Amino acid sequence: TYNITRPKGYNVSFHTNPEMEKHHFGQTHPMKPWRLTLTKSLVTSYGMSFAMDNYVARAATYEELNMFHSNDYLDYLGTAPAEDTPRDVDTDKEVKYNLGGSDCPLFYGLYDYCSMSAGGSLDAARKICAKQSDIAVSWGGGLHHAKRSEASGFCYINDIVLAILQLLRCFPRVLYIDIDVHHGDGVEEAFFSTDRVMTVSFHKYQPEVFFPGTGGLEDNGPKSEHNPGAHHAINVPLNDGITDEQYEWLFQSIIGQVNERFRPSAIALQCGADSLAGDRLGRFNLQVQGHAACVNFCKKLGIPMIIFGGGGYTPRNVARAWAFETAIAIDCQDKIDPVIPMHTPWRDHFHHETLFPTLEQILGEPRANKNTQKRLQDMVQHVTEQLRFVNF
Ligand code: TV1
Ligand code: CA
Ligand code: ZN
Repeated sequence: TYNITRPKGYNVSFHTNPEMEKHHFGQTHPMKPWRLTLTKSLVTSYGMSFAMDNYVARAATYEELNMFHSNDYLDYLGTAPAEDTPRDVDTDKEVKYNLGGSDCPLFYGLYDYCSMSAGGSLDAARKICAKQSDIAVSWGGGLHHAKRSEASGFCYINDIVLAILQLLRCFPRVLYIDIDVHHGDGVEEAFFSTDRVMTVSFHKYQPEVFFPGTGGLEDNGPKSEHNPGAHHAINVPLNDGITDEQYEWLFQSIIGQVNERFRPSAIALQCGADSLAGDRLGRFNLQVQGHAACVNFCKKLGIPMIIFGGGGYTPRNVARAWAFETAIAIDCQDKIDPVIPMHTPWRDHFHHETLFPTLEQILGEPRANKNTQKRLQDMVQHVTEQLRFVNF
């Protein structure tokens, strides 16, 4: 019934590895790699695979991970158990690297999981550099909190930083955009001292209450005027309950201006789906339509782009958003029937048979919106002033 064709002269590549999806962080841990299986199930049953180049993401090599991460850290990550066998635990190192706690457990096959996530994003970056893809999709990546020598917030290897480092080999300027409900601290920090990468994160901001607690409006990069990275970090701190309408307005005003001043030659867009209404960890009222409007806006800029996954803790909502965003990437969103195809594996798991459930269907009662229009306007104003320092 679906006849989704490939737009002429326009290429989208899709990078996944089914082996990644089999890993488990632990019984009650919010991060469920299985959400990638559910996403792929929708993408396939809508017939989207025929309109893309599909690649099985290879595992990134140690040398590739080492482009950002330290040897010490990678070596310890490599000691994560491959199966249920006894191993030597170095408590000092686990504290130092933030490994083995409840957020970043050392689960079986961790190293393989991380290297496949990074492999998909590196493949995506190489397809963009080679001009073989206009948009490259890596839903298994987007792990924005990982630091050079530290795991953080369910992230061990920063596949985004690795992919951007690849993009910088062929493009003068890369714009990083992050719509995960959490602050993209790891990526921001990695490119703090360069003017070749501008980072923009939209997130819930409530220090001491909501992870990671960084990313205030005034945090725009190193204050020193001798540092080229000054003014190249933009943060959009939000309160609970933001709606599609407000978010779309904010996103378009900010990214529109950033595009005009910074003139990026490639975009890296982290599409964390925990900013959707009904997310187990998120606090916003975004629907698939509002989340996806951000992807559509970036696509229309006509700049080569990688789209990454990220957070997203209610798997059925994650799959809806990422499948619809895949449709936007291949430009078939108008051909998509909102009714989820009958033959979709795990169809019952979606609870409502539509790709676009209403807020009432998702939440019962929408979350109170604590974002005033005045505050949002002030933030756009602040960004405009920051961008006066950025000029190409
Ligand atoms: C095990 C079992 C771990 C149940 C973690 C929620 C759990 C959380 C769990 C959880 C949870 C966080 C912190 C507090 C730091 C800690 C992929 C001082 C019900 C990109 C990462 C959020 C978000 C980390 C990652 C956060 C991403 N929230 N149940 N843990 N300590 N950690 O607050 O940006 O989406 O919650
Ligand atoms: Ca964010
Ligand atoms: Zn998140």
